[in-house]
Amino acid sequence: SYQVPRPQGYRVSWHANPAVELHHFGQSHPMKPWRLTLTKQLVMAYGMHHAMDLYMARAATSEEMAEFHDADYIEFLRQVIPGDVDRPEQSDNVVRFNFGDDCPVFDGLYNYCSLYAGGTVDAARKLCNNQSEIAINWSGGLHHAKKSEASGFCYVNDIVLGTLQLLRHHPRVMYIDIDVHHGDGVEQAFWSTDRVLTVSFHKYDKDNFFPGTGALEDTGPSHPLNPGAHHAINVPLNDGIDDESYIQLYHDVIGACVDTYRPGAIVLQCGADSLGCDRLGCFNLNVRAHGACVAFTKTFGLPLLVVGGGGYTPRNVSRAWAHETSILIDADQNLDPTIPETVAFRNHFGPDYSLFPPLSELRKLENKNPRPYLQNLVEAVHEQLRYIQG
Ligand code: TV1
Ligand code: CA
Ligand code: ZN
Repeated sequence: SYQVPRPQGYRVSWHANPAVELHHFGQSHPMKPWRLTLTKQLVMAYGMHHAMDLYMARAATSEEMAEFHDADYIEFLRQVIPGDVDRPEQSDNVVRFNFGDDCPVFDGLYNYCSLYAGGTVDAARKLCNNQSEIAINWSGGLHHAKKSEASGFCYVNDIVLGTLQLLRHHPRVMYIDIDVHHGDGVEQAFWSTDRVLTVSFHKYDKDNFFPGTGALEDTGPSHPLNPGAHHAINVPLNDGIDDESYIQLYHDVIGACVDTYRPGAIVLQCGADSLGCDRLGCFNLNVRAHGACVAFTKTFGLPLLVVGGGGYTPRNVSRAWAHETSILIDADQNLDPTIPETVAFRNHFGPDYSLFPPLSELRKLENKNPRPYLQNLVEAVHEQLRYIQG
């Protein structure tokens, strides 16, 4: 039978389980796992699945999740059902583990969590076994989950679990987070080690934007005996950052971090809520600029674990992640910018049917990140890097 020729380049593996897509957080909840269906439809309509090794993600075991999380918390996650929210004997735990509006108890919650976590753990293991150079799990990237607490739509921190796998093989791992929210759960998990350098770009407004952490000065507990001191890099931004400023900033910050820290592998969280027109976000990035960050990260030629994250305007999330998949398989030059006639749910991409709609024009936000503000951020990162050894 005819074999689609594989382009030369990196071996890319895709880790997914379609069961993840079927879960619902509830009526008006902004997190829609259905965006993963839309992403997959785009990837397949463009034929990109022929250029990757496809793996059906298995569920992470409770033991695997307990490598980071408290066993008690995972056990609660395993057995809680929607009705428990109103049962007095369970309501203490519902409060203790921070379930509520952001993190509801929905049908199949444990299944959902163990599947997205399994995808990221599998992806990390493929990289460690040299069976893949770039491993993708768009259903992962749930960066707010804590050791024994759900937070911000995240229950199990798949990024921490994947990074722990990478640390078995690599002395140093760098974590990069381009979600519009601060990657607080990952930062906190590696607070006290110098073996992970975390870098998050995010909207920062202590009182008015979730989670309210990630100020420039927050670089890890600075106790002299803490090896993790200075190993959290935060890039706090204001509304409306545009393509040019963001790409420049990303190059300056990430280029300097990789040069200094010399990681053995990179974990990249590609939260698509940093795009313009996102339902929860406030940046002004277009699909190409978001993708340019992924492309730049790939140029280091290091084992790369790519995960999703936020993204609340599903048509744009799927555009970005499909485009980024094409970058990772070196096929972005070949993509027709008009979305193929054959794609399922094509109506969602109208009226333009473009992979690159002008998001920055559709909802114009003033860029409240003047050049001197950004220059100061880069300068501060350079200063912080003086404390860091590769
Ligand atoms: C149910 C129904 C929940 C409608 C939550 C927006 C909703 C939000 C909802 C929402 C919403 C947040 C807070 C307030 C904490 C709360 C995946 C007590 C229209 C990675 C998580 C954002 C982002 C949480 C996750 C945030 C990620 N914003 N409608 N909730 N305080 N929570 O502000 O980083 O993208 O908004
Ligand atoms: Ca971020
Ligand atoms: Zn987010």
